[in-house]
Amino acid sequence: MTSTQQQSQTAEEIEQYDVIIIGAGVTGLYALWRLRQLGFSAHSFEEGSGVGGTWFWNRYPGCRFDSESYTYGYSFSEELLQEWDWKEHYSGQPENERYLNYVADKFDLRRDIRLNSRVMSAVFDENENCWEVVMEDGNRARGQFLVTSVGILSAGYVPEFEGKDSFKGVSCHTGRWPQEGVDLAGKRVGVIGTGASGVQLITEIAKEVSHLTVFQRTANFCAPLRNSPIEDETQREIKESFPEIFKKCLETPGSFVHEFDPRSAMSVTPEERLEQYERLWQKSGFAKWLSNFYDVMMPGEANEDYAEFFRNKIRERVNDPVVAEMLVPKTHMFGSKRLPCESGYYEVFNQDNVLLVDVREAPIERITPAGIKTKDAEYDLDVIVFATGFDAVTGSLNRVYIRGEGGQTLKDKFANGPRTYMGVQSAGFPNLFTINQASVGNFVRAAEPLVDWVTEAMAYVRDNEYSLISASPQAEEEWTQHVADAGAKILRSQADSWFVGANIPGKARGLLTAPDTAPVMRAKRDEVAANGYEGFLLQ
Ligand code: NA7
Repeated sequence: MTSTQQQSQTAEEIEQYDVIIIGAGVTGLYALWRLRQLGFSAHSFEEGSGVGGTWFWNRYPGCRFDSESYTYGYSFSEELLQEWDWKEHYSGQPENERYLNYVADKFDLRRDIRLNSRVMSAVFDENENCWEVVMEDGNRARGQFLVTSVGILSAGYVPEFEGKDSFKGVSCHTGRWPQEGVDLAGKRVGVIGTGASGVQLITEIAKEVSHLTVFQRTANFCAPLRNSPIEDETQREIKESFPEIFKKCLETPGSFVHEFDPRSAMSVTPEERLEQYERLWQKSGFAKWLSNFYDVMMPGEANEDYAEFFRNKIRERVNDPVVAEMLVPKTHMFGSKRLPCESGYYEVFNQDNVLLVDVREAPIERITPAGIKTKDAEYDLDVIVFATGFDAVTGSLNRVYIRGEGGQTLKDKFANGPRTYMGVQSAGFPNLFTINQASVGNFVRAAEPLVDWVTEAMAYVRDNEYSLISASPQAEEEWTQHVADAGAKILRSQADSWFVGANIPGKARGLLTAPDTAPVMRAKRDEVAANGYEGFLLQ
């Protein structure tokens, strides 16, 4: 920002809103709509040149939902539900981006969205009791409330490989895929990373590249997605059953449509167990993960039994036994990392033009002008794709300089991990709702009730003639302790993944998302609201 730009807006010219929203992704769009319904003036500032957040930026080949499309869309408008036709059971990025644009147009949201406006800083003005944000172009805006709907997986992470900038070919991160695309046809492509993004991308681009080298550090448990078009008759049935679909989603731990089997895997015979595993294997999407015996999602015998079933499935699909063993996960428990869904991923490694490199065995030493050098070999490449994940949850907040009361920055406060009350507020940052921290699971199902709660909290402040709502230090302390205690016990805290910040060197380890199931989180929030926003200071 230049000083000329800063001076170009006089105090009177600085735009004033009740609520400033950072981001126009899935959560930001809905927050804008809700705030309007509640009679607030709200404005969203979005870094991208289009709306959609995750579905705007992640336009890499193969990117698609792993949740059933019709469980992922918004539920707030019956009209929208009835007029939008999801074309596939697990919809791809182009369609998902179209959907969010359709929503923005249908609800006339664009007039309150400024695109190409990256928010650089947000500072709380203690005299005026409001937040002032400054955009990259120097423009400023003020709002009584600030909502950071910046996404949980939007700050891309590229490891600090030596020589990273020396590469003479094309390189990009999956989460910042260029809008004009990347020409991969006939190219020698290297992909680093085999998480959910890498698995989708690798499967898709293996169809067109001349040679593909996959640099894998940790093998993952991946399951067949079994995507298919939605036929007309099914479309009708889905539209008729939205109330039941959403009711089911609200009842399950991760807001997915799948329900765990209440039986223990070990309570049935090995034959019955295998029959259930095989039956689920034939199903589409996350059924294999979330409809199984409940104890496959707990450390122990059932988890290991199911993990071995998965490992054998991988071995059956890969021709070369040595490559197959490299692809078989052995270092983490099934379900402790997010389960990537795939559409022919393992068969890619049967192609003659695909090479799997184990970079745990022989780590990447540096990026060279010609490609990638590991401890054992050099790989000449035209394109390097970093499918290396995200600095989750706090990373996207830290990209904005956020300063609260007494000059404290959120980044400093979160240096040893997030300190919040229920993931929505941090003491000393009044009227700031960090709603990227409190949801997990089927994202929109968790985000809608969360946005409802946050916007209603703002309405409560307004309607009761308060001007500030702020998490009390004590409530924050207790919640942070709860996240540490409860979080440490759950399966997704057991592996080294983004869920606990373990994918980023130097990041404090600790659960970054809600420690409780979605129904429990909602019940706790509702109770807090019913008790006059217990745990919050109102002034
Ligand atoms: P993930 O799941 O964090 O995966 C990142 C991948 O990148 C993973 O395989 C990592 O290996 C690998 N990685 C990261 N750093 C390195 C280095 N230094 N060397 C080699 N390999 C590395 O990110 P995704 O984008 O795939 O998925 C994120 C979420 O998006 C996902 O959970 C879905 O909810 C959608 P590692 O496993 O750490 O050994």
